[in-house]
Amino acid sequence: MTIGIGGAGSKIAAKLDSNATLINVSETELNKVQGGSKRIVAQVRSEHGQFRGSRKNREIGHDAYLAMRREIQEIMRGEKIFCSTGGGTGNGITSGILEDIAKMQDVPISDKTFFGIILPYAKLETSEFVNNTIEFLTGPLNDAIVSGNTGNIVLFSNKRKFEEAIAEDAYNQMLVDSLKVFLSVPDKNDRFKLLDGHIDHEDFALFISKSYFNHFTYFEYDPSIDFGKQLDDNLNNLLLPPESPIEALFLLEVPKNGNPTEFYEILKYFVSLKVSPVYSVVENPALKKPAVTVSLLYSRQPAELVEDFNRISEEHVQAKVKKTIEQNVTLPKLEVNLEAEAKKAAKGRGDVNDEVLATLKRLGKL
Ligand SMILES: Nc1nc2c(ncn2[C@@H]2O[C@H](COP(=O)(O)OP(=O)(O)OP(=O)(O)O)[C@@H](O)[C@H]2O)c(=O)[nH]1
Ligand SMILES: [Mg+2]
Repeated sequence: MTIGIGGAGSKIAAKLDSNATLINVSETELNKVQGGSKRIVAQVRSEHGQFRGSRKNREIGHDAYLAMRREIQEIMRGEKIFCSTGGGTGNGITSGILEDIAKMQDVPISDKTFFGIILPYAKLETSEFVNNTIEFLTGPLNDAIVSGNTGNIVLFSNKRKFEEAIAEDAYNQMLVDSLKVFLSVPDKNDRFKLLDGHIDHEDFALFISKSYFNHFTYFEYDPSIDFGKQLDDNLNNLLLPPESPIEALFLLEVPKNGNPTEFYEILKYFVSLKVSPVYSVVENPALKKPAVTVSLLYSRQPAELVEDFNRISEEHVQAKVKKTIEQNVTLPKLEVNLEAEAKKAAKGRGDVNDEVLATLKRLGKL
């Protein structure tokens, strides 16, 4: 089962899983989401919360979590939780969940929770979204990862959505489709003829139960080109870029009668990084060229994570500086216009000796 928390989390979870449980403090927002099967309205003390959500206040989301803590803890074991970090509801409720996860002891593999987190695009979104995100990344998310009690964490970014002006629903579909490619790895092992290696459901469950960030991607594989280069060129731009991997997984799909030994090059690449990946090679008759699904598990210190996130914020500052420069550059033009306008006005009044111009000059305007 999938759990979606807050606006973005609910919309994405409902698209991924028609049985998703959707949680929001705003009943109005909850009712607008298409799909999903169960809806939980989280109770908040503030009288307007039920209609207006947490209004970017993560404390309100956090309070709501405390009131429904037991219910959430029961449903989240071994599941996937989706939320954004910008608003108050998804961020606040998920912060509460992560704080409790950090305090747990010996969480079994099958109980680990996978988190899909949607980060704002700092360049075009409000500073409240950015500040909430930094609090979330450096606080509850970091503590939960350090405890080793979470499953994989996928950091989705809204960068492309804003840069390419993609409609929200279409972008959510892109995020879900991309995640589905990764999640289909064990099913493809079941469905297609196996040529080498093996990733069964248990192997996959173990992989996604690890407390690391997961960057997954999918691309056509050309065995004549260095794998590392192809990977760099085909990173998933719906996610934050990865760091050097600690662990990895790949599935190579080759066309019918394709070469089943091409995967050795991919293995060699990972061995050069001192990573021994979980892998498998299958025959997919629908393909014309080989294709590879890769997942990299990496770790980040909270400061580095915020730095990654701030790289986008820096562009924000640069954009602001550029705007200021542009405004300054237009100033001399404004002065010229002002003189021309003043002359025109004076002429229009038949005032050739022009008191208006003299006054403006005295005031230093011309
Ligand atoms: N990709 C994507 N991002 C979204 C969507 N809806 C909101 N966001 C982003 O999520 C952040 C805002 O969080 P929401 O999920 O709307 O907020 P919330 O958790 O409901 O919290 P409040 O509304 O403040 O109570 C911003 O960065 C938005 O750009 C969506 O459907 N898809
Ligand atoms: Mg909301």
